Amino acid sequence: MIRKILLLCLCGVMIGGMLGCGGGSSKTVVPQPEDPVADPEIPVNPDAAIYVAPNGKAENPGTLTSPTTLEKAIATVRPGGLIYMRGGTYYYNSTITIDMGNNGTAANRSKIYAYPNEQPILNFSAQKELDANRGLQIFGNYWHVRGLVVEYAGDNGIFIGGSYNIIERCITRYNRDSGLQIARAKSSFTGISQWPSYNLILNCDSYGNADSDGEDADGFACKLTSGPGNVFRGCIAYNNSDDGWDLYTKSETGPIGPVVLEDCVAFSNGILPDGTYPKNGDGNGYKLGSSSNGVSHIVRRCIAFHNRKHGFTDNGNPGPIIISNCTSWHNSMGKSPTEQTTSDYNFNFPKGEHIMFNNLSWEGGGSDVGHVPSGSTVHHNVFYKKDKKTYENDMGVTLTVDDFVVKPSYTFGILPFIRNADGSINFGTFLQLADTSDLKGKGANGYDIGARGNVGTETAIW
Ligand SMILES: [Ca+2]
Ligand SMILES: [Ca+2]
Ligand SMILES: [Ca+2]
Ligand SMILES: [Ca+2]
Repeated sequence: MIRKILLLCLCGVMIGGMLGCGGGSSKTVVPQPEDPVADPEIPVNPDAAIYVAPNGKAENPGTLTSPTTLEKAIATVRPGGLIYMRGGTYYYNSTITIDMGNNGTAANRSKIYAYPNEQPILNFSAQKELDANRGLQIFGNYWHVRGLVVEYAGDNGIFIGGSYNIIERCITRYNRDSGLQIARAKSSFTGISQWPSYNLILNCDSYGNADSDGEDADGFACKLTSGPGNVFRGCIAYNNSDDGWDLYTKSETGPIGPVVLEDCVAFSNGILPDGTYPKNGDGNGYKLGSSSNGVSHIVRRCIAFHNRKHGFTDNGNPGPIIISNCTSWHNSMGKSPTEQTTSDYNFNFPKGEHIMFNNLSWEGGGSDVGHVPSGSTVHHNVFYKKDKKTYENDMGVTLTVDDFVVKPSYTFGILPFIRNADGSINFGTFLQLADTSDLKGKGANGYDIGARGNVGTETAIW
């Protein structure tokens, strides 16, 4: 595998010296992900599939008319084979595991797909809340899991310890730890080369996950012991007891691999679906590390709103985090699902030397913090300034409600966007800039400010 490596000058030379920051020439190697793409929609031969149904039996052959169990299908599928899960609710009281060594191939992943137009629901409510009680646990490599709902597990709904897997259009909800987590398969795996890498989480939803005191359950967690190249694309995290995304690290285990988050949404995290506040929930939309290790995560075209604490926060990660074209609106919901406080921020990046551009903050709680040490690259952002009640920027634009097609609004519990049939997010006019807005085309290299209206990648201007 060839990984693209980008040499990046923190002084902004590569973006045309827009800051004119002068001085140092510190260079940072920022590993770029391979930009994994989903498997093409290859026609499957339904006769070659193994069929699984809620009433399936282990002794059955796994045909359409005589379906087997998921455990049996996973144990017997050939590399690259297809397991079709019929719709309905499957009740499990113990973890379903794809073992280490049970792999697909790079050219042909082993597949667990929802049967067309049906929704398999894997329900683990019989489990007690306990760290060992995960729902679906994937330790194999090169699997593609599509269209499943995993709910009420005693710990993570889906746990990924393997590499090169794709999880697509799955829903993890009401689990009693993070909905979907990527971390090492075994505690004896102490080196990053043994940690799960190059997994793609595509168009998945994770909501209502909560542990009993609220401290741990994030929507998506890629933390502590995950390798390079893990990507979340088009995913939505909401109403989880702790954070929407959590990329936390510890000094004992060292840095994780850089994670890419793109075209994702995090809202109402730290607030449960019924509007109550869990005791110890943090409530960040995107928690991008910790002070223990510098990791260069990439966050682009993501949206955060109505989270209990910060929309986006480095959480002390010295970085450089590369965050571009993100929109953060009306976070800091520390008092109630409808009442904003001034103590938290849409963007909270107080110390690290990050690369921040084209980001948009609307209706902040406290003043946004984009630390600008000598040598940092912070430009073309519209940040909120609380004491002046204004939006500060270096482009000469003025942000008012008229810059949006419609006034941004959210009624607690009602999603302001939908998913298209292909799983991508259809935002409609949500947080979209009006054609008349002076923020249009005012970002670096002529991009719009914020998450909406930009397609493709801004790699060229890093
Ligand atoms: Ca737990
Ligand atoms: Ca926490
Ligand atoms: Ca967390
Ligand atoms: Ca304006």
